[in-house]
Amino acid sequence: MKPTTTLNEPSFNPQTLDKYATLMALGNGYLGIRATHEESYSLQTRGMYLAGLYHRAGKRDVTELINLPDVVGMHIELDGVIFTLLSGDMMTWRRELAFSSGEVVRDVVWRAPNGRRYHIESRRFLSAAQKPLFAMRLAITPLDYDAHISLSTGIDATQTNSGRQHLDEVSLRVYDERFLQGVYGVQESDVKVAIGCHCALTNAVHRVRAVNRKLVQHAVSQVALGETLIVEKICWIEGHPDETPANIEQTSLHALKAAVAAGYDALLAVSCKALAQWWAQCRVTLDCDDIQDQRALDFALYHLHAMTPFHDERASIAAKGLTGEGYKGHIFWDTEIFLLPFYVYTQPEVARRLLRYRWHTLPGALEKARRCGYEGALFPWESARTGEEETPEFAAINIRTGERQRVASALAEHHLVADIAWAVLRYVHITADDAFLQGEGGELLYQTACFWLSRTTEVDDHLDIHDVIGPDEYTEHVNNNAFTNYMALYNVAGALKYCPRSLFSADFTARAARFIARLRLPEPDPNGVLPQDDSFFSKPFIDLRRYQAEPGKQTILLDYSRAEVNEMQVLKQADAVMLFYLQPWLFSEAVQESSLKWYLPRTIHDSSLSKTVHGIVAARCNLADMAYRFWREGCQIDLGDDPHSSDEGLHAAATGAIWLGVIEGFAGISVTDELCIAPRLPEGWRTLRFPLCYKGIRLTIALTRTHLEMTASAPLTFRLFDKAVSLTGQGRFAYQDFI
Ligand code: IFM
Repeated sequence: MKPTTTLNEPSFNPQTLDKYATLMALGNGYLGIRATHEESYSLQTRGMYLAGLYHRAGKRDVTELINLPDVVGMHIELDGVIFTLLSGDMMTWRRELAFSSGEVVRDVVWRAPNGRRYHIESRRFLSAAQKPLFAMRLAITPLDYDAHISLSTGIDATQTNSGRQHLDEVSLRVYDERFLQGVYGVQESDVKVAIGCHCALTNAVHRVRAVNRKLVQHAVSQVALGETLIVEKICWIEGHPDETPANIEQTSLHALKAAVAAGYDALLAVSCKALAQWWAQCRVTLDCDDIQDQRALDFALYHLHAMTPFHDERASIAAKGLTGEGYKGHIFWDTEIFLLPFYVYTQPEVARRLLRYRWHTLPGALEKARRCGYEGALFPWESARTGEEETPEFAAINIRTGERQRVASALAEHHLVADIAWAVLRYVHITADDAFLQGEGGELLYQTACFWLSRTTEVDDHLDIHDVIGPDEYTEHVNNNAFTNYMALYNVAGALKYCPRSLFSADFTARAARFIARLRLPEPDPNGVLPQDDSFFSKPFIDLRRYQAEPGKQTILLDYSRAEVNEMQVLKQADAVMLFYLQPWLFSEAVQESSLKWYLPRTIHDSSLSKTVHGIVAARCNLADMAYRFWREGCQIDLGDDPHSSDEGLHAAATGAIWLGVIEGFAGISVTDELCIAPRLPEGWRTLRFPLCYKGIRLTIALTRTHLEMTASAPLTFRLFDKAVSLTGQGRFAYQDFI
């Protein structure tokens, strides 16, 4: 079930270099490599990241995912002319990422300014089987005359995170004249990264030198007209964020030598085989009118594989995956809410590891709560390896006044605590993994619940939650945010119901019961609209249409200060809609629909997390056109035309949301006490097929506009629309019999 779709870069465009470097980035969960070109362009940002490898460069900085020395760059001269697509003519162009193989191919015929033409094809992949392995292959064919070709490449440690250097050179070596190795130490630590590479060229003369943090191999070759120079560069990039093995230099050199002996084609075949297993476990296939829908799904799943650190449960998925420096490689609620459900339903063991990441960081969360005067666990709004708060204290600087704007999220965006608890409960409900609940899951639930018990303010016999920021970050420091309060309630009630009693402090049960009975819970108004918080309804409405025309760009902040935005009915994303998505059982469909519609003119969708969630809620309210429109717009967050949408990295959560929109929106999958299916395929979708895992049972589901076909690895009872169905093996059901 491998994908046949590809992602194509329509043309060479200096303005979209960084966008496509992100969209076509390679990744295997261990490493991520931006798809920059071999030759240099001042407008392209190179990047290679190792999951979980962070460092703080200066006292005023925060920890960031280290941008490693570059191995992609190649300086190529063809008959004395530097190869660059900014000069000469490009006579043909093709650049594509094949989702099935994870290989990026560029194929150009270039006419140099001196009129000589060359066919240059380059390929590269990061191995899905051997995680530290990266391979490149270039084929250069002179088309008019014999050619003199020179090429320089190696390991370039002048690479930084936007100017901040995190690594010291520890050793630079060349073995057997061809195997280059640079060992780099993370500053102020014993952690080392070993980067080895070998570059083979047919019939070439080589020289190697080390200068100014670059270890470079220089080769020259004479190539006859019509013959092809083949360049194979194989790299082994190895690092261990916690402890470097004593003999990493030797073991990684040995691994590099073995890879070089195997060669590009054989290494790619092994990688493809491993990647095929991924696609078999999770690919969603569509028979529909518009191939873009299938492409968006394949794109999303390709990147989910690329960004997930399957090998290391002390790392998690960063907001930009492993594709760029945006948000400094930090981990947000995005992982639990937008990415984890994909794994819960397809590869629950990976979901468990992602939750264990939070469990490993519990000491940091307990400490943050204590420091802030609370009990339990207050997880950092932005997290890295240790669980300490990593949110930068200040954001943008006002260069006229020199003043910096404080980032309030770390101080008040506390819903994250309940989001983690929600993810634990979701995992447990869908997998029935009781052992997790008895151990790490129970501990997470309990400590998060304890936080909420201490986060309340007593007002008129009620418990309020004051001074928070909900997911809608345009509204800061409000009281009784509906999203936060209902999520906190779910958290505490979940702990009371599911946690092992042995964890409870003496008074936990009584305090939790009081919290549940007294917590102030915003109620829908007479028009069925759920207030976002205590003050939202009293703020003035403004016409947002011009800002809505450019979602994601935060153009409203060009006209109003943040403080002004805070005092108006202006939403980045609607908290009520987000709440309906996560806890649809709380409110009637009528309340969800009227609230959704009421908030729409007040919502700009400046958050990449917004649209697909609106689409899912719209689908559940049977607003089919709106649902599909939102889903399509959600797919465009990275894939759309905006040339700079993804310069700093992919919107990782938006890829998870593409999958969620299909599975929870259009297929109508939900799990409360049992698995429920309520399909509502968009017009133009004839068949939707996908695998699903529910309580250890492997399902394959095929939906048409009228029927469900399902196979199950064990007997199963589920609900189709309003009625219960028992399935053993395989079955086909007409919707009309179940509505
Ligand atoms: O977690 C999100 C947040 O909700 C909105 N700003 C971007 C963050 C990272 O994606």
